[in-house]
Amino acid sequence: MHMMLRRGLSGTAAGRPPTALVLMNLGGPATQEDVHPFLLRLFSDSDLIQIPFQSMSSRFIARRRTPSVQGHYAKIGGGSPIGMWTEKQGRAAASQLDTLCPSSSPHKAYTAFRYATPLTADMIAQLKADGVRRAIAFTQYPQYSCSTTGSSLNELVRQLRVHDPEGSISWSLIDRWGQDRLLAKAFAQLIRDGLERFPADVRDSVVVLFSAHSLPMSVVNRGDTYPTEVAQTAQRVMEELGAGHVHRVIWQSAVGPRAWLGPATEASLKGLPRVGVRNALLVPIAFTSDHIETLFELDLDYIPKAKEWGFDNLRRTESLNDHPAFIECLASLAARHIEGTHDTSKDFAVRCANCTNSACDDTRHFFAKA
Ligand code: GF9
Ligand code: FES
Repeated sequence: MHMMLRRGLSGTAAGRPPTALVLMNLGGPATQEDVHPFLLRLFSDSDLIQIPFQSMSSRFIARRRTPSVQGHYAKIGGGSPIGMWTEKQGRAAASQLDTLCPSSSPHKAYTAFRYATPLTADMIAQLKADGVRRAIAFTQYPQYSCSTTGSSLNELVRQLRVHDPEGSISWSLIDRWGQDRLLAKAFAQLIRDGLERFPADVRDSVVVLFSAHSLPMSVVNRGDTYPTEVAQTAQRVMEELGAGHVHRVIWQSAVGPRAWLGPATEASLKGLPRVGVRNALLVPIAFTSDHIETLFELDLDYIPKAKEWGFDNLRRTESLNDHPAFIECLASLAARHIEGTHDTSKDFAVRCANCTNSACDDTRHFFAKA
């Protein structure tokens, strides 16, 4: 990748194709009509879920779940804001990157969602239309999981085989950044702002509750690093905060009858007041933007029940969204990646000990020779 970059220097800034910063995420339905196709893609994702007769079962499950999911989105303003936030974050980060890394400028941000538009294939079409030769796949999940970033990357490699078979674009990868210092600083700022909104006399006793999306235990037991990585982010943030609050990591949004990683956020919120915790601040630690799991589950389902569960004060921090400290984090991560010597993290090369998915192997090979 670095050879490619240096060669790029020969072009003039004006005529040179952009270096692509491809922000990858799960995505969300922007409108009510987008809910069904979104769910259908989710349940059809065999890197995420393996169900018998998947193409038929996924249709059945998606259709069955659409009305209730549409209802949830109706309550948060009709659709997911993730497309809007991703575009804002990308534009702002790319513009800072032009200053940080003039040799690879101009930088242009693109969005690739796993289950919503713009899909991976849409993104590749845009890259080709812009004549992009060098692209950075930048996962927007700070902590790596094979069910999130892994699925997005497997899809990227599959789609590139179809839509860029000649390999005209040189790819490198930012696959995890949960231990980044600027990320911890950005979260610490949100937490300080959140703590300000508690009565001064209880502020020091506020317990910081890092709430992350849960994982099926089958994924945890396969060897997924996400639970550890989430705990590491929480640790970094607490060090950055340096104020001596108690913290816990809790797991939200489990669905269905199978076993999921706990303790669950809801069970924790019901239980903590009974062991004397009266003031707590929820921090969504695994998503960088507002999304259904914070806006609906935390804000509209759990927080309104706080008094009934025994809290004096239960609040949540803002999401990172377009916070200047977060934009600085994104731009700095991309700049260090461009100036560095690694095409992926070292961790990326080591698959889950119990992985049986050949797509995961294909994806590692793709990035190893990029
Ligand atoms: C996840 C973040 C972290 C059943 C279909 C609903 C399965 C799943 C996840 C993990 C999302 C965001 C993790 C399944 C099967 N998973 N969700 N894994 N999701 N739902 O394997 Cl930041
Ligand atoms: Fe983790 Fe394949 S499931 S590497």
